[in-house]
Amino acid sequence: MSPTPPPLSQIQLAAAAARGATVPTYPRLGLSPGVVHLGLGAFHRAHQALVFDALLQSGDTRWGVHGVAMHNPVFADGLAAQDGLYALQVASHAGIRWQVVGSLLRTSVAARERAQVVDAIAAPATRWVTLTVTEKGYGPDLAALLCDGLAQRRQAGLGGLTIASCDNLGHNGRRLQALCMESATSHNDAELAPWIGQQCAFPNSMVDRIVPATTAARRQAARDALGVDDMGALGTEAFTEWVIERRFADPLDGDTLAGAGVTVVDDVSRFEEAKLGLLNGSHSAMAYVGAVAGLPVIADCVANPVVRRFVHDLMTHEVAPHLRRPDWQAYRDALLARFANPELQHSVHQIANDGSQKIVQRWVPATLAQRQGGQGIEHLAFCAAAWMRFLQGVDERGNGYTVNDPMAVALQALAQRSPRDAAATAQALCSQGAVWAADLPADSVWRGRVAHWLAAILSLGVLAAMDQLNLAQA
Ligand code: CS2
Repeated sequence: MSPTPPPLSQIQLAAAAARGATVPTYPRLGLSPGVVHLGLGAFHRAHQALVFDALLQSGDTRWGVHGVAMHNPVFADGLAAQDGLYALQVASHAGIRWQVVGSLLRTSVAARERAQVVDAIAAPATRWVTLTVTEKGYGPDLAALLCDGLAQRRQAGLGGLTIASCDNLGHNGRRLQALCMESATSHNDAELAPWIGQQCAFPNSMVDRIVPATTAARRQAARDALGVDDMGALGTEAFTEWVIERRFADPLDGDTLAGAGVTVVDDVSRFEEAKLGLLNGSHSAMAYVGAVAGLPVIADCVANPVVRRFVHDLMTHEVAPHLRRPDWQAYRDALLARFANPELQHSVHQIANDGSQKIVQRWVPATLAQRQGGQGIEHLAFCAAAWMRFLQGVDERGNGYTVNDPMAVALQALAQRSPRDAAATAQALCSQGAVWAADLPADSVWRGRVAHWLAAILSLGVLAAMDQLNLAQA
């Protein structure tokens, strides 16, 4: 076994560059962060952080990032020990290239050092807060953290911030604004709510790039390619898209971001609904089907002709008819190619996490719209049934797995009560208003089709049942 190479750090950048990586060449030492990012996961580090890195590289020193992990210290501490640097492997038809990202200047862990995060939000140089705290992160703790930072800012006589949610939620900016305003009205700083209303901007935004979590294999690939050990090494695709609403505390930021490749628009909704329905909706469908069938990564799912056909038809016939993104056909075809990227190794179980929080964004709008128009819902009902089968916690090869979901205990109890009884299981799980929102649980047609497909999955297996659906729809 070859010895472990030195850890990635500022002094290793020249060596990484000599091996062909793109590296930051701007002076990083002494920069004050202008962005506080909450949620230091893989996605931010391969998406918004790259935009900020490009701006810093262009000489605009305002975009360094103070990255905040909400709970888990592993990446916050590990990346801090690497001077905030990490390597990104970008894989496409054109080949593989490596880039070391330099925009992360500092890290904190909110659960461990909350005051540090409040101070960072209130720091004079801070201009933006960005967030990727996942769907389940939008609760009172988040609002209180933001409000404490904003109150400290206001009391210091500083200006407001642009606070940009980058999570896969419809109207994410407006939601975050409502959450903060609710918290601000009961804050002990009585001036806070009107100040936020006047001084802070909460743009809606749609973010898109497929970024699987760091794996040991990716870390090894970074060692081999760059001659450094990087605990935060990531792999991603070439595609990246950030569409943001023109609503900024500093109105000039729109042009600045546009200059770095961000799409700045007056209304994000047609982009966000297309992305949630087509990309994330298909992702979740493949995640549950793949987990149940024992297909470990998304590329395996889409390489299976039955799954590929299903996902294509789900998008074409049940999701796209309700979209306002005019180029949805090209977007769909590009998605099928992106899902097939063999380098990504995107685990179905990673995407399967937190289904109770994701489904309402991903499948419910299309299901309701199809039902309202009296159109077919076979694919969407199949998705729901596959999720119910997934909740049993064991795949069709007999391998058990953990269901990671804030509602896992309650949902798995329902799924496992009479695991062979599709009608009873579908009835119990279709009634969960917390998952499906208000209107669907009352729809007996939908419930009936979910029960039908769950019965087919249980008797035939998930891929054979899907094949039956594909043939019946042909
Ligand atoms: C995925 C997303 O994990 C998931 O739920 O569907 O993270 C997806 O990869 C991104 O939204 C792509 O932009």
